Formats: sequence, structure tokens, C-alpha cells
Amino acid sequence: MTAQTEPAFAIRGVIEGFYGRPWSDSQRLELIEFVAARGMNTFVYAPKGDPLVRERWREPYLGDELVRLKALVDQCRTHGVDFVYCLSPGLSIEYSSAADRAALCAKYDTVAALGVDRFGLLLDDIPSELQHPADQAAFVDLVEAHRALIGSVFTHLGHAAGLIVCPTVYWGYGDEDYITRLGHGIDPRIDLFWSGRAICSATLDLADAALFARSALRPVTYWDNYPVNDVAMGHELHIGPYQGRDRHLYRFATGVIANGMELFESSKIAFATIADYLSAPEHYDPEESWKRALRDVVGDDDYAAYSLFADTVRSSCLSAEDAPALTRALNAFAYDYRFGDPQHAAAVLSDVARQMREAADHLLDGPVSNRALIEEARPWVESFRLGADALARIAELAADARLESDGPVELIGYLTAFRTANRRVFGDLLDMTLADLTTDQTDQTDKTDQYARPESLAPPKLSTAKEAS
Ligand code: LTM
Repeated sequence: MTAQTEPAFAIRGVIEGFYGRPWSDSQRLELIEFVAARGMNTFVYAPKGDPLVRERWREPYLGDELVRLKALVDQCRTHGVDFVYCLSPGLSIEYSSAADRAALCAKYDTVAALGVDRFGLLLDDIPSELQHPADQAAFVDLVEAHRALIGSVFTHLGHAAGLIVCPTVYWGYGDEDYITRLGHGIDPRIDLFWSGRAICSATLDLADAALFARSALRPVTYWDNYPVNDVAMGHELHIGPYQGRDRHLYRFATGVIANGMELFESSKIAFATIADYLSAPEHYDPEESWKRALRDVVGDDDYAAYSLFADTVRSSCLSAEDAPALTRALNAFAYDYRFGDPQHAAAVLSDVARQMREAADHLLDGPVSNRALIEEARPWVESFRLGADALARIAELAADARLESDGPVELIGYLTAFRTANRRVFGDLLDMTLADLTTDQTDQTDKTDQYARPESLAPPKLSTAKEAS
């Protein structure tokens, strides 16, 4: 097979499209340089928390606001990145109102005057039924209103400008009534965002992309909700590699735009792997790309410590694996402890815990090259350190042959503290392990306790006076 020389996807980029505190301007400037250096070519400006984009979309940009937007536009131009400016008017717009349509177009015009020629009209997360009585009278349903609005914006911007629309139905099978009718009713040059089978999709499949293309009459442009961790995902830290995307997706997709986390530095890890996938999807290796991305963002000196931590923070909609290395270590411990040499099992686990504790200490307290990255992740690294301590205690109890007898009392504090911190580290692994070890042994021995030694292997019980008699 010959190596690819051209990126397979035309559109490769990042969207600031999350709920929460928007990135700062200096972060955006840095991001544009970061993604450009990795072969991406698009930055989509759509922060849900920027009032002038969503809540107060009718209000024009003035003074300083225009200056800061212009700086982003210039940075994009310098780095060969398309700047896509989005508006999200759907919470309040009256689709049938000429005044509202004019206000929307005027707002795009103020940004076009800065040299922008790519725009987004985002209609996600809005009521799925027409709200204004005038709209209910003017349109059969939301699709008809959206077709009209999109058509007038596209005409106003001029066909030389690019327009991408996020539909209200933006995830699913790809042949839903809304998306099919919308696709049939708007100019084929308009791109449509789609997030896959779910809001946060575990996989992006070729067959789904083909179905979307057939239904909506254009290739899909993925709005991929990874690494975003907003709203109910706030306790997760998405720093695992990009994966689960078909290597031939470009056949039915213009590209992928990845939605970031408010945690800017941490987002870079996923973005670097996404850039690798988008540049050469057929040759993409998630684990190799991830190692490079970690080294790149974390720095050589802290790579080993951070990698140990990152391997325990893999869970996300993309990953069924929680903490692969620790899962293997705990499985080996449970087996060795039950059927082999408990002292050896305890010593090996103790070593694992020590390494984790040292890594956590280094990241939290030592000098690190990317301090901003660690500060963002501090609550997760603290849970990682707590987990290391819990594992060390398990190992000590096992070495003293007190795991079953004293584990429930000695370990319950770790479980409570871990649950209270509510940061998703170790996925379900540590919680389940501690829950298992702190459950009343008399109830659970025969059912679930994988650490209980079978009678034949358990240390001999001392006979009580009563038994002896
Ligand atoms: O995904 C889309 C199209 N819209 C919103 C995003 O703004 C948000 O960041 C993600 C993740 O919560 N979900 C959405 O519905």
C-alpha cells in the first residue's frame, strides 16, 4: 500500500462549541497555531457561553469585541486556517419575521467586514416545535421554517461564501424525516453538521455516513463531540486517544470538526490525535498517536508520570476501557492472591501503588513543564493519588493476611472519599474493587468476592475452644 500524501478529509478542525466558560482569546490564538501545525485547517467559533453568539445574537459587535474577533481572523489567515463564524439564533428568532432575518444577516455582515467568508448557522439545542404564533401560522413545521431561514441566509451571504448549518436533529441514523426534508430543501452547496448515532458517538461508521449522504443529499460534516465534557460529563476528563472512526469515512464525509473541552490544555491531547486521524485515516494508529500527543503536550520530563495517570482516565463515550494497565494488575493480584502466593501478590500490587503515588506527587507538587495542564486536571490527579493510596493499603492488608478480616473497616474511608470527590478516574475499576472488599464478607464470599481465598488455600483457622471440645 502506498502512503497517502494528501489528507483524505477536506475539512479538518476544531469547534469551540461547548457549554461553559468560553476559551480566552489568547487560548484561541494558541489553538489556531497548534491545530495548523498538525495539519488541521478549520477553526469554528461557536461558544455557547458567548452571549453575542446565542442569547443576544441580535446585538452587533462593537469596539473591543470587533478588535478581538479581527485578531482571531488574522491569526487564522496567518496559519492557513479557515475561520468559521457561527450564530445560534434559534432560542428566540421568529423565523417568519423579516426584521429578525435582517438582523441575522446584518450580524453576519459585521463579521464578513473583517474578511470572514465562512459562516455557521447553528440550530441545535432549541425547541423542536415552532414557538411564535406568527411562525405557526406561516410554516407547516420547524423544517419548513428552517429551509426558509437557511435559504435566505445563503442568498444574502452570496454563493461565494461558505455556509454550514447545524440542524436541530443533528444525531441519529441519518435518514430521519427532519434531516431528509431539510437536505432536500436547501442548496446542495450548504454543508450540514451531524454528530453520528448519538450526541456523543462511540463510533462513526461508513454505512451511517453513506445513509446520511443519500438522505440529506450531501456528504456529512461531522461535529464530533469529543473531547467535549460539558453538562453531565463534567466529572469526566477526556484525554484518551481518538478512536472508533471508520478509516474510510472520508468517502462520504467532508470532514470532522471536534468539539473541545472548556479544559483547554487537556483538549490539546485529543486534538493532536484527531489531527493525526484526519491527515491519514487509513494509517491512523490510536495508541501510537496518543503516545506522541502526550509527549507533545505534557513534555518529555513529565511524560512517564502523566502517562501513568492518563492510562487510568480513559473512560469516555469513545472508550469501553477504563484503566487497562491497572485492570491487568488487579486481575493478576486477585488470581495470585487467591490461588498462588499472597505475599508475592501483595508485593507486586504495592509496587504498582508506589509508582502511581510517585507519579501523582510529581504531577501535583513537583516542577512540571505544562503547569496549566496539571492545574486543569488537579481534581482528577488528586483522585488518582487517593486511588494509589487505597491500592497501597490493599497491598499492606494482603501482606498481613488481613484483607478479608480488616479490609471492610480499613478501606471504607477510601471508597467514601473517592465517591465524594466524584472525578471519573479508574472508570468503574477502583470503585468496584473497593466496594467488593468492603462488602460484608459473610454475605458475599460465594457470590462476588474475587479476592476471597478458597477454603483449601486459606490460612488454617485457629480452632476455638468450643470447636476443640
Ligand atoms: O452537539 C451539538 C450539536 N450541540 C451541543 C454542544 O454544544 C455540546 O457541547 C454537546 C455536548 O454536550 N452537545 C450538544 O448537544
